Amino acid sequence: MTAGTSTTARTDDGFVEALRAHSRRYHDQHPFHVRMNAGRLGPHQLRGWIANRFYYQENIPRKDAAILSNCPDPDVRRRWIRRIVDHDGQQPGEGGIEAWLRLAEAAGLTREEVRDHRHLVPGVRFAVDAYVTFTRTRPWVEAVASSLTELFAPDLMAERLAAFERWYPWIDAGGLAYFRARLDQAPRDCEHALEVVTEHCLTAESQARAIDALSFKCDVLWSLMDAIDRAYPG
Ligand code: AHQ
Repeated sequence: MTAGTSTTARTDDGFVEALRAHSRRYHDQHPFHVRMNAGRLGPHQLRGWIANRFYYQENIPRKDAAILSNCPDPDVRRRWIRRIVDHDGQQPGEGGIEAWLRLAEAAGLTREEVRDHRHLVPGVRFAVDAYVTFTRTRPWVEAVASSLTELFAPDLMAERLAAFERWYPWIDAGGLAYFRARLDQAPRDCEHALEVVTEHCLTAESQARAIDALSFKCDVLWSLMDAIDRAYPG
């Protein structure tokens, strides 16, 4: 139970407000991302972030497939499956994972050195694996709730795009396609995840567990950034 929760369910607005309150712990405020958006990262640090974040990106479809496998509702599955196609594409050479590899190439990394995880630091691996395990083992609505960090992401993507264009012109603009795609995909995904969570979390207990799931995910993203920050110090 989240400390201090009442024994009666919140109204929808109160519940969503409690979810949104976690934006204070969202990784857009992590010092590494703050330095990134201020143009204070060098090529080595940016490449380290890109190579390590690839492990997060390539695991997103696997965590979404875990949610699909635990979800009994075909209406939810029909919409949730779009996330997998967004990342895997409909055929080789398409999708978000491919776009991230193009970001890597634009930053001077090879596809091979990103895909073989030679730059992957332990803390990133453990944070991502904890997220995938969470979505495989927790009730599917809690796993859906953990994706709601993207409630806070639209501004993050727009800010990041502007920062890369302004401060890192040595990264070809074509490499930023992934971030552009998220500008539309993230709000669409969030809207659906919020619908699912508000429709299913009708008791104080289920709402507290959804809020805890979002809190856990904030910790996943924050500790992932701590590991990158430590491996690629300013
Ligand atoms: O590129 C990101 C993405 O596809 C997703 C899916 C979603 C989820 O289901 O957990 N979260 C997420 C995120 C992506 N990018 C992160 C970033 O900072 O680039 C933000 C991250 C998130 O907010 O969880």
